[in-house]
Amino acid sequence: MKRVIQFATTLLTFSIALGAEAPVPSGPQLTDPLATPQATALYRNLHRVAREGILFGHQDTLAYGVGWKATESTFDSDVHRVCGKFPAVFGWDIGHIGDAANIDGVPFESMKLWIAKGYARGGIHTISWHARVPGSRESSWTRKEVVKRLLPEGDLHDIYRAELDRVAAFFVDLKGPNGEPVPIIFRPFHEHTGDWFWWGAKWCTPDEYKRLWHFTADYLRKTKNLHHLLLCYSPDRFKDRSAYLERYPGDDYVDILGHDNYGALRSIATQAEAKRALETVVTLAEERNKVAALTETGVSAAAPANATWWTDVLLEVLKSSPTTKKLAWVLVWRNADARQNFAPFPDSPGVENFKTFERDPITLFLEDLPRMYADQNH
Ligand code: BMA
Repeated sequence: MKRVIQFATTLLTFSIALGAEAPVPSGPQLTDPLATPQATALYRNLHRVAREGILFGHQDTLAYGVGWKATESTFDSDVHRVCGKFPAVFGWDIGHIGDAANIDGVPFESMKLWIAKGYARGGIHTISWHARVPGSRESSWTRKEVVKRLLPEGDLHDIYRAELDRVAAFFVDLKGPNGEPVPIIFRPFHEHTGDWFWWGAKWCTPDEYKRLWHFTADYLRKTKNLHHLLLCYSPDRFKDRSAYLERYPGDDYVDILGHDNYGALRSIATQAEAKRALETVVTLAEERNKVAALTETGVSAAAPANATWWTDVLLEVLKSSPTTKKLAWVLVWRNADARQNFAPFPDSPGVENFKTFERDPITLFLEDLPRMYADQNH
């Protein structure tokens, strides 16, 4: 059984022994000056936990798995079915917000309940947004110039604001046992270094991308008064530091420096590229006193060829240097069905290997987490 991390209180003890006043916590600061106490605590704790371990995350894990669908009263996951623990990070998506169910058929009302339950058990939630072209039914994968039309001078601006009103209404409903807002790591406009989404690099200028990000963050925080959001930026594969930063919205608008990378983690052959990319992300985050994460990755869990991927590729890359070890979490994508699945499920080829991955001291699951929403300085 893996030990649950306890935060060191050495600094506090030391200062008290010297007769000094308790130190003012000088941890990393969220970009939202009005962030809720739980969001603030989560950010500081992520920063600290990242020094000791890497959290495991899975998209839609509580909603369904290969061959089953959850009900509102269940708390289940393919990950739990195979290793007896839940992911520490729960990924969700609000694509199709405004409809009854999201882009992948998850009812928004159920999602709210599962988010509340995951939080009550100490888990962490991250939400991506496979947004349709605002005002239409065209999917995220629409290759055309939309971003500039959403900006304040654009013809779709009012429609975009109305869309953000729906997003805000959903976020407002995410409440903990005492009515407190559940902190959410919001990860909009991801993989924008590619050209497959309408917010991708080919369809807007860096300035337009950054302005969309700024408008979105300011609208949710200042106009809608939401202060439980941690903002996560997550480019897809990139060449170097300057490519990663080309569309970076700025240190005042990003809390977590993320990275989505499937290609370089497909096999051990591209380990060097994966390592280099993750080292760049961690280094950029450290320079800014921010948190770094591998926000999406994975290979087909049903494929026998990937049976030892968890230790031989993923763990190998995550542990490839003292820098990569400082990632806060890694999230694998959803277990949609027998064809699309990224986490192991009962009887899939990688089950034994995943158990070894889980037992490694560096990986942290829900049951291994310290209290992420309590300020450990007090
Ligand atoms: C993609 C696939 C799709 C899904 C989308 C949003 O990568 O998993 O099946 O609809 O993400 O979750």
